[in-house]
Amino acid sequence: MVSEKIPVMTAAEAAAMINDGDIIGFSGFTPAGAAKEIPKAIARKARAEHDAGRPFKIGVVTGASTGDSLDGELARANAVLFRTPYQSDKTLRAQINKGETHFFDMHLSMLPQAARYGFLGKVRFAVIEAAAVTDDGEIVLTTSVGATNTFCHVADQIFIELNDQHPTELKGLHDIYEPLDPPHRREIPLYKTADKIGSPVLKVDPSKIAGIVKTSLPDEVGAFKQTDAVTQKIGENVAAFLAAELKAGRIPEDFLPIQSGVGNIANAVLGALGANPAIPPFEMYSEVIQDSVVGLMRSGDIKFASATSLTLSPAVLQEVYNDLPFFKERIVLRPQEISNHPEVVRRLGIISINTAIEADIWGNINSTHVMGCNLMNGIGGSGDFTRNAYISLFTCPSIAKGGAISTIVPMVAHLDHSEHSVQVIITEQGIADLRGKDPIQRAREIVEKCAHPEYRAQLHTYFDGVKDGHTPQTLQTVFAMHQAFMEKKDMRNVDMTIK
Ligand code: 0RQ
Repeated sequence: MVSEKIPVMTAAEAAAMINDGDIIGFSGFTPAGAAKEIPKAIARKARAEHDAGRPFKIGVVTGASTGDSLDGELARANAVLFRTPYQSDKTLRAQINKGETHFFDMHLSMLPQAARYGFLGKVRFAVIEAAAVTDDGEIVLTTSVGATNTFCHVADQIFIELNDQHPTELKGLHDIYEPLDPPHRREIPLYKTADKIGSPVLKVDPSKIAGIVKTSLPDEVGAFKQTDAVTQKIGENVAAFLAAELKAGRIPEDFLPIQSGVGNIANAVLGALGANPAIPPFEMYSEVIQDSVVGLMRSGDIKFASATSLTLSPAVLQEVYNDLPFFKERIVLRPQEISNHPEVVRRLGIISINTAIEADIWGNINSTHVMGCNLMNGIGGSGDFTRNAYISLFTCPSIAKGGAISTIVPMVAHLDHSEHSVQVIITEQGIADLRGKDPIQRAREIVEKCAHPEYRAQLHTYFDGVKDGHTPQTLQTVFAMHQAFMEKKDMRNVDMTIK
């Protein structure tokens, strides 16, 4: 399905139309469905412009992280003026942490409305990947929706990378729905995980499509690390906690939909949920569908998954494409504005499971900044889900960097999720249930159940020694463990007594 009226061009011809300072909305949520050919051509143009002594940088707005052809190529060409809302590229991260590239972190559900409200500046171009496009502007997207629908609506012009790696039979996998803006906004009519409320195709004004670039480049999704003893134990603890909640009647008998973040821990958690016989077959209402979900659908452990991206390694994506009718009955891809929408998360009663860099003894979570300063990736969708979940869980190993860092600290060095939104913290050591507990009760629970044994005594000293206050912080020692790491690369054996 290729349009006959829209000009087919090379990526270089498309890049030639893009100018220094332009803001571009690129498709992609994780490397899934990310534009590839045109960003690479923009990077080549940037290098040529820089060589000629002219400035050339663009504003890069996407759904979430992308692949190497987008964030990697543009960062290496020094072509990124600003970036939002989430990234995971090594070069870009280094530029952001050196202050060379502006990065502002946003809740992923809010990115599309921020683009519509004009909060991000004028989006000149949308550069998107598609499996098919018709003359009247009906587009079948590929492995993600992300914010692509919104970028197409707000941009002046659209470039389409038509990718023949994706079958046109993907039509029907997507459900494109975009809410109206205030004061005309209504409720989102989605009452069950599998409800379809929009259109299977993205409809755009065909006169805005500036050109089609044909490509066969595959998604650049990397393989997962094998589950190790620590991630396995974290996964088992999550499954044990949810099985106990079910048994206690605090989760309905037929269970509730699960949201799970991305990465190795998230992959291990899903595997453990599938392996626990006390957890019934469940649904997902999440943002990302990772490899483990496909196996769990085959085994019947996952009944249905709603998300905004199919972030699958090449072999697993092929497996899905080989049996597309089976998976189209069990998967829907929505705009991130809907997959992550607080209203829907609260209504459906989502159990959220996300990963922390560090947690403090009061229940605050840092998901984004190492030692309070250096950005790792971004908040992603973790806040959309955590703040609105039926039960919100955070997982992390109890130690990092071979034990030199305790992930349980007196006070997080950067705050992403506050104690008011976080209900359960789980490490390989155990499960801290914070519900109904005051700050001191939470501190005891977190230190005794989740901290590594090597760090428990010094953490106890920190809060046991303080007599006054509802949340008895001691400002002289609150960051003593972080300070020790910065001075001698080790948080162990820090004197936490009050002087
Ligand atoms: O470093 O790569 O040098 O080994 O952080 O940690 O344990 O491999 O875990 O890959 O799941 O990443 C929070 C970053 C965890 C991720 C974070 C070091 C550790 C290692 C990675 P190395 P692991 P993961 C879905 C929802 C925020 C957004 C979110 C993330 C590296 O899960 O970005 O959840 N989450 N979004 O050694 C110093 C500490 C550390 C530490 C870990 N306390 N201090 N370094 N590390 N803890 C995503 C989307 O919305 C798309």
